[in-house]
Amino acid sequence: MSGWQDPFYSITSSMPMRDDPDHYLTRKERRHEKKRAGAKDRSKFKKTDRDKREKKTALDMHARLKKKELKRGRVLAITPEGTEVDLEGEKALVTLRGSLKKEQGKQKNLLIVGDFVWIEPDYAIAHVEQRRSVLSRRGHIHSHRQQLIAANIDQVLITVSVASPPLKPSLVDRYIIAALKGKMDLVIVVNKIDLLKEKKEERFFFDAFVNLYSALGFRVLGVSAEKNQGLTALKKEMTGKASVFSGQSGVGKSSLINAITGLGLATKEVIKKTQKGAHTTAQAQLIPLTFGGWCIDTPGIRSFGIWDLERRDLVVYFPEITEGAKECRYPNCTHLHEPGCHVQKMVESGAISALRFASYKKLIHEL
Ligand SMILES: Nc1nc2c(ncn2[C@@H]2O[C@H](COP(=O)(O)OP(=O)(O)OP(=O)(O)O)[C@@H](O)[C@H]2O)c(=O)[nH]1
Ligand SMILES: [Mg+2]
Ligand SMILES: [Zn+2]
Repeated sequence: MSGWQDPFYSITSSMPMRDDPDHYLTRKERRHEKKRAGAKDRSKFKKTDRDKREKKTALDMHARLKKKELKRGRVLAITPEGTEVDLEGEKALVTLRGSLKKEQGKQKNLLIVGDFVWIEPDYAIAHVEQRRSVLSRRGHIHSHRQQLIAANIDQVLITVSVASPPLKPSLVDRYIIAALKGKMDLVIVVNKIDLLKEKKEERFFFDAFVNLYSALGFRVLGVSAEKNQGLTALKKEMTGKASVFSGQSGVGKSSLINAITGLGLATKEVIKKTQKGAHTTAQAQLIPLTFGGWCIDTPGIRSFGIWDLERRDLVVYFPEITEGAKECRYPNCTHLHEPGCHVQKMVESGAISALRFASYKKLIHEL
């Protein structure tokens, strides 16, 4: 034997597997990765202890919930006055107390819209249920922080408009990645189709957009909150589910919710000069739907950074690029400048959409 060799190393080095993300690391990077993985393992032990403790409290709480000492509610909004909760169809203002309050000081995202909470008879929150999905983004001011938008959501209604503000596929791609990363389904809702009548160029772009994203396997709905178009289909998608309307300011998220529910949420015209929204909705809020389900209105945000996305994972969210990359000359091709890049050829021939490729490039430069 020629000295000791890490068996895993020899396996991976003799079997080039493109799916193994570590395969293309240098020796030094590999060592670094190992160290990092080790550190992760140790923190896992501590985490197990904590999990055990949390499990016990959860079991105690569960007994109290069963005996109806506690009531189960859902966070509608977080306001300066307190947390608004839906309690068996009634709106209630609840508070945080004791250990949970201390926790909140440390942990900014202890409670978010959509959380399921268990409430004491005196309207204090006793327990926050574990989330089954979260929509989050990278913090705008503190980019190293994860900012949570909503919890326990089934689907993201990625809302855009055909014009004012103009349709931006690269933003749609960001929301798609955020939805998939957060374990949520998604529907792309293109609002303001009533404006297409007078706008030839936008009409052409809208058709191309619908064809492209439908071909990629996404559900795309053209709607108009103003002219009541396509709303039956949208309502059908929303029925019985918890959906969050996400998208730029001014695309008409609140207008769509108003048109569907008959509510009177505040809406405001887009700024003429910039074609941007006026940032009308200030806070996320959960709305119970009379036809079954929930929806969340969110404030439009200026930029949407994706939380915890690594450069080498990006391509996973672009299946057409992953597929094309199989024919690239270099297995670790980034498709930006390498010779013999098959993906670039496919973009040139139109087999991969130039729009999607542009947002891939934009994201890779950001990461
Ligand atoms: N032409 C047209 N205008 C619409 C439509 N839907 C909404 N608008 C207008 O677009 C503007 C912005 O609508 P909002 O509902 O406030 O947009 P929002 O997405 O909630 O914006 P933020 O709360 O700032 O994130 C309003 O002036 C609406 O009247 C539509 O289907 N067609
Ligand atoms: Mg709004
Ligand atoms: Zn390539």
